[in-house]
Amino acid sequence: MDGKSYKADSITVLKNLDAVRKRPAMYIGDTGQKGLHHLVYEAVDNGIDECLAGFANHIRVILHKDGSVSVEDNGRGIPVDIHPTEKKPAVEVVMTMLHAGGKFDKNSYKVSGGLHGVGISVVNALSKYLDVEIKRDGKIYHQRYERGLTVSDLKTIGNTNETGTKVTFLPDTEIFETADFKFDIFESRLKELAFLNAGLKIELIDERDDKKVEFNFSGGISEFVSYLNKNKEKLFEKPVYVKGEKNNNQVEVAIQYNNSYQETVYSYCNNINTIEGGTHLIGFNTALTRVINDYIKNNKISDDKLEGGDIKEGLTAIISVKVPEPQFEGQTKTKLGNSDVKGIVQSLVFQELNTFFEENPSIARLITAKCINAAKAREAARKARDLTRRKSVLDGGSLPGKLADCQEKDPAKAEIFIVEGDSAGGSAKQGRSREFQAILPLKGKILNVEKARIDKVFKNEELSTIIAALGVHLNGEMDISRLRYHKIIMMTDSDVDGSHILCLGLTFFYRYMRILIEKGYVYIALAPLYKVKKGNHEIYVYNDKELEEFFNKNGREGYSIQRFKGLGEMNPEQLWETTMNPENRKMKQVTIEDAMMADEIFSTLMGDEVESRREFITNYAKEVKNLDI
Ligand code: 0RA
Repeated sequence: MDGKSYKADSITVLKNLDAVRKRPAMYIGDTGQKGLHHLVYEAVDNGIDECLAGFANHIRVILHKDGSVSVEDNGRGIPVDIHPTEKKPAVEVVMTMLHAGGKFDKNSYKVSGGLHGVGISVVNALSKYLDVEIKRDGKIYHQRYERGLTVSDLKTIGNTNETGTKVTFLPDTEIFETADFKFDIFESRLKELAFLNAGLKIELIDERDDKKVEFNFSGGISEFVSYLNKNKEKLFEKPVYVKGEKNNNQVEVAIQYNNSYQETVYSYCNNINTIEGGTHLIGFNTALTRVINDYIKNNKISDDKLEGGDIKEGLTAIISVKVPEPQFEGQTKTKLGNSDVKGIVQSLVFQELNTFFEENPSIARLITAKCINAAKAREAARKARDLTRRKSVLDGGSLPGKLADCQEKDPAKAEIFIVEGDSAGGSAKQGRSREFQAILPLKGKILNVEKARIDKVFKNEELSTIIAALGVHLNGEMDISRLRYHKIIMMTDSDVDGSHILCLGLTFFYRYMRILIEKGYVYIALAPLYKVKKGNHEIYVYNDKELEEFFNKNGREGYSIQRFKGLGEMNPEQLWETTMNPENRKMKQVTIEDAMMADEIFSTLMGDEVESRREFITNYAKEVKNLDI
């Protein structure tokens, strides 16, 4: 090697790594928690590529006590021979030169675009140190780098009859805002990867607190669908699985219906969740709609023509494609753009599903019946919506009779309390400040919107009363310009029943009026649990912790305790003083996370899982009670 070209070489490396270290976000998205975890995914992706090429079936991720992480695979091992033009071991070229990985790449499903696939050299550049250990040709090789620069020659450090690659690196705290790897974040992504790559064994070991999980799903995406449907009542037992390949594009689809009304469809390209969908998803939707419409027509089941929405009720599906040159588009680069993929997915799914329907007529009947039902409900919902709209106040209808409205007409200053039960409703009406506080007592239980379709929502008295009182319309994008109150306060007993009603209410807002939560308009009233009294001195206590603290401070001597079992046990003045008066009250503003949690009770824990639902609600009630606001 002549001196000149060697020098030029080093300068390129420095320039490259400098670019990565100067603008890390350009390569890994950000330098926060997400970017930090992305480093590991980048290394894992390399191992997965080796698996997809058929040379590895095992990946191990180890989180070490010192903050470093190892990613290990049992593939062929990164080549170590001297690179013909760079005159360095191939592994050193891969590790120190941007985008050098592709040159060696024999496997065609590399991920490009998006955030993945930037290459292991980026991980190296952003690590305080990186050790690579390669088992290959009977030997164990090792090389070390610091902040991307080579600090030791590639050396043989032992013999072995195994093959594989192990990289161990410590993310550079000069670059990253956080260095704390989260086990849970890795767990869910690695589990997803194991589902998406049938037969691949992935281990996650956390040496920091002796945790270990292992994923290996021989059933691949079929098992993924079964997992998503595990707490649901299935229309048929085994997911339908379709697999095919055309022009080097691999397609896999797994489908199962459950008896809910929700759609759970995830699409992937090259193991990346295409959140914004794309051509593979369009191909799938078109094929499924066509198969079902054809079946209905050919078997004279109905004259209805079903739409996309009708065939998706209760559908759980995974669509996974592996594409040689993926084009990722959209705002977050998670929309697949390759136009040929649409036709490939569509014709494969159409063909295979048609065959499945012909060979399994009883299942085909169940699916089509459910879809026809959905279409009828869609029509009923349209009619019910029109009716609610006509009844609603701004279209000349009247406010619900049960509503005790306030005088204030400016929504920004007006509040509505949605109160459980007539007796508490009565106290609230007497105790309120009628100037700006409206009361809407609910008699019955709120409908569980998970178990009901939108037409039932409009027919449900409690829910349609809420909709009418708020003055909003429920169709598609909600128009909140006519919303009558900017504080919507749920006031329920803090027992299991009350929490149940609260959860149902939040679920309803989350599903149908999410914007109200996003705007911060929804609140939970917190009523006191105890009144503690000594002579003329009395105070209200909102939770057990507070009570404990009070007694620790003041002693118990001479105090009497009254426990409020429900809102109804308080007289109007007490209710005003403790729970409604803006000066003293404690309210919890509902966040999207709260609502999601409530929603989850009724989606994932629905139906048969009564026990876990009960447990969740009791815990939730506890949590709300213990909030220190
Ligand atoms: C290119 C060629 C060969 C292996 C690899 C890349 C490889 C890269 C990584 C990164 C992490 N684990 C890996 N395992 C393998 C093999 C060339 C040959 O053996 O002929």
